[in-house]
Amino acid sequence: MKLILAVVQDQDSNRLLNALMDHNFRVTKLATTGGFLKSGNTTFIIGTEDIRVDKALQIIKDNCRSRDQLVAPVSPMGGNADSYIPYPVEVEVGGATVFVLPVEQFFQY
Ligand code: 2BA
Ligand code: 2BA
Repeated sequence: MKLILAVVQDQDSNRLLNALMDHNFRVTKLATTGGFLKSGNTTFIIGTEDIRVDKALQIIKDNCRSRDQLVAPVSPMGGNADSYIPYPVEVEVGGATVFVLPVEQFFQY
């Protein structure tokens, strides 16, 4: 068994959830916050058999897309001078950041 952790953009999360459910994956969806942009994203926890991992990854790829997002200028008031960004910067936020972990034990009580 593997545990898939997938951080995706909020805009893609409902479509991805529906697609995973359509394929009978068991899923838990968490509202999360990206450390860099400090804005909301969504993390999916998917526990599945090894042979279904590739299918889950394909569904994630098919339903998530990358987008450019502007990072607002950061005021020097709020932090130290190192984190000061005087102008908006565009970053490309990926469609999905995915970790696949081995599951040592799985219980349902
Ligand atoms: P839910 O996905 O909302 O599922 C609630 C209950 O509905 C499940 O209870 C199960 O009895 C049933 N169920 C879910 N998916 C089903 C399906 N495809 N076909 C038939 N019945 C289904 P639990 O199995 O005790 O799970 C409780 C919650 O634990 C789940 O809420 C989900 O958030 C999480 N979960 C369970 N297994 C998971 C897994 N393999 N990966 C990630 N999250 C899991
Ligand atoms: P955020 O941390 O809000 O990052 C959003 C985007 O900002 C990133 O997109 C990346 O393009 C850029 N970025 C992040 N940190 C940066 C830095 N130190 N310098 C310059 N640019 C930076 P993605 O890489 O596609 O990541 C999207 C979200 O996935 C992240 O949101 C974070 O929540 C999660 N993530 C990405 N890599 C991760 C990791 N190794 N561990 C845990 N979460 C991760």
